[in-house]
Amino acid sequence: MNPVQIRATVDLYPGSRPSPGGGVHRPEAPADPCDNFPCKRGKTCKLDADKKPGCVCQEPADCPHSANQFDNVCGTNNKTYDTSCELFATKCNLEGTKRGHRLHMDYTGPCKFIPQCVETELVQFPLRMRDWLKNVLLQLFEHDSMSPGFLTPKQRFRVKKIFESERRLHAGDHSVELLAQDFEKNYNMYIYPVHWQFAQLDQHPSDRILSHSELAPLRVPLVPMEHCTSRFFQECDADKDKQVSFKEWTSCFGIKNDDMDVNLLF
Ligand SMILES: [Ca+2]
Repeated sequence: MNPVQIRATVDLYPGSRPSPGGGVHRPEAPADPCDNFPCKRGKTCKLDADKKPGCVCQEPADCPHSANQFDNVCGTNNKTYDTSCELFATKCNLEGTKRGHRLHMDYTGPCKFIPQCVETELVQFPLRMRDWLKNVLLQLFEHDSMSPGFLTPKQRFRVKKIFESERRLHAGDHSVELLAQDFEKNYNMYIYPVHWQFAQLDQHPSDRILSHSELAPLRVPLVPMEHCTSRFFQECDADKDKQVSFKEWTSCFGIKNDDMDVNLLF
């Protein structure tokens, strides 16, 4: 897994409504109250009888067509949608139904065959993921050393300790045995990266609970590459409330209860 792939998925939910008039300001035309009126994905702004703007479900057929396969998304119903706009418009039109409630974006790209994740693979998943999180941070640290701005000073201080450790396992394709051994030996090095990823995701709102949509920026690009992703996050949700709490997250990644520290969520 390459951190660049993750960082390249920032704009998963581009605004569904094209800006009218291409941004050209014509003084004689009265301003459209729908201009810059924000609607959540799947909805679009429409004027009501009193000419007041409001959000209504977008018609899936009105979504702009995909430019190429990269715009396709696979829904949790294993159906390929032309664009994320089409998926969220469909979901909106199903609001209040079980089908609509269950429909989420599973991953980007057309639906493909994802092999079942077996128990032995599921155990290996957090090993690779922890190692990968640590490497993402180390890479950000190196970028930050050349042109500051990739990490905050607080983050930099934390990652510096990992970076300077001579015992650290260098990035590479390591065997599961080696990763497991390293986690045991250098456990402390993995505490911050696990906290960091949680804090990155927990922002809408920042309530120490990850909703399905908060997890999406991590899950969505990962599912097609790591076939245990969906099962891992399902099982992370130990109390099955469809959300991953801070405690569930840290224990999924093998962080001991005593090392859970809300002061590390930055
Ligand atoms: Ca949250």
